[in-house]
Amino acid sequence: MFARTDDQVALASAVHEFCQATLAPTAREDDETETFRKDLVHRLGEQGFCGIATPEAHGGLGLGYTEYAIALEEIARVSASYAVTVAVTGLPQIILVKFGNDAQRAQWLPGLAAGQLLGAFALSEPGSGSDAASLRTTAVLKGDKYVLNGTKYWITSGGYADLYIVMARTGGPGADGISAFLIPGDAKGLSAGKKEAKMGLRASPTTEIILEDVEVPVANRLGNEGIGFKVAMAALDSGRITIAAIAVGLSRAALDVAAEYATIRRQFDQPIIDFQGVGFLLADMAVATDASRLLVQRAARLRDEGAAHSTEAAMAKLFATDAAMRVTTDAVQVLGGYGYTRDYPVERYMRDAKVMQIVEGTNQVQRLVVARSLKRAFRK
Ligand code: COS
Repeated sequence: MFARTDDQVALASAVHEFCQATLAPTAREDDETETFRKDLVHRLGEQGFCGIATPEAHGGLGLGYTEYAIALEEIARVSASYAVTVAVTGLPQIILVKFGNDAQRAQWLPGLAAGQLLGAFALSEPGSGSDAASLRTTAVLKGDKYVLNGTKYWITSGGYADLYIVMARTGGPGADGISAFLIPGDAKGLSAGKKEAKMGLRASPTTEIILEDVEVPVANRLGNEGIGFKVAMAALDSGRITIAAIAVGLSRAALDVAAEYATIRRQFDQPIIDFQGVGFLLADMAVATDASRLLVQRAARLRDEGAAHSTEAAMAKLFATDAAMRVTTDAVQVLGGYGYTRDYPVERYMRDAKVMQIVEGTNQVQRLVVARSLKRAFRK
């Protein structure tokens, strides 16, 4: 479990080199100007990085979540914005593989896996975040079509996506009344609303998505009516592993910059890493980064083995993202005044890390998932 295979080492270095060449040159500028470059996603896709865990039969690389996590860590070391874009375009793929029928898979998976098409996941709403089962977007069956109305919030790649997986209410209140739909980005009545002005992940657009009498054929429903909440939760079990992997990438990037800086920077006639106050800080950052990666690997491996992994994914997401917030904040501290400027990337890592504690379920929700599993285990 601890040592990477030769293929995994090769994958990590291939992704790293590619991202250094393609994403690194504009990472700082794109953060400052809030620029998203869809062509960069196409280029990541050409390498297979947008469909790492999607079966080869559907156009992906057919590797496991272990490899997917390794790749996302490497992308996030260079640009968390593009790592999140890749992870989110992966969500519809996970859903289609598990819940789609042959026609739905054939229509969407090859393009998504190749990075030619961009996917998005639309669950949250203005009044429905952690309490996802309270969503209010409706899908009403009229003849052989569903008509969708509602507003979705915090949609990564909103306005750019070619496919949105939209959770909407087809039945009564609660989780059982929700169904999942495939909505093409060019569907009449679908529009991107306000683009959020964010603290971090500024090269990844986040918008509201407005659905006004959007009509889709019944064939665009995923599975039966009423399974939408389970579709979303199952996707999030996987998505939380990807967010955790991105957090590991941010921690590692921050640690690398801080450790190098502390080794070169001299004060009082010695490298500042030789002061215990700095050296021990860096040591704790290294431990937190490695512990995060181990939790990610465990969750990914369970998923690859087809075992239950909801709790382990929640643990990995919780620990790795809290760790990334701490590690990136401490990296700014190690660099002192320099760390607070945009001349160094650590302030960007810190801003990017913050949202990892929020997306794909806040870390309070992850604790809820873990606490519920403890309750299940010890219930008499
Ligand atoms: N996989 C499959 N099914 C799941 C599941 C999972 N991981 N988690 C729950 N379910 C099922 C339950 O088994 C239950 O089905 P049954 O009634 O048939 O048993 C149903 O879904 C409802 O589950 P539950 O009662 O646990 O739902 P809650 O309303 O209590 O919500 C939380 C549970 C809080 C965990 C959920 O709403 C959640 O994850 N919220 C955060 C949402 C989120 O991550 N948003 C981010 C969007 S992307 S940025």
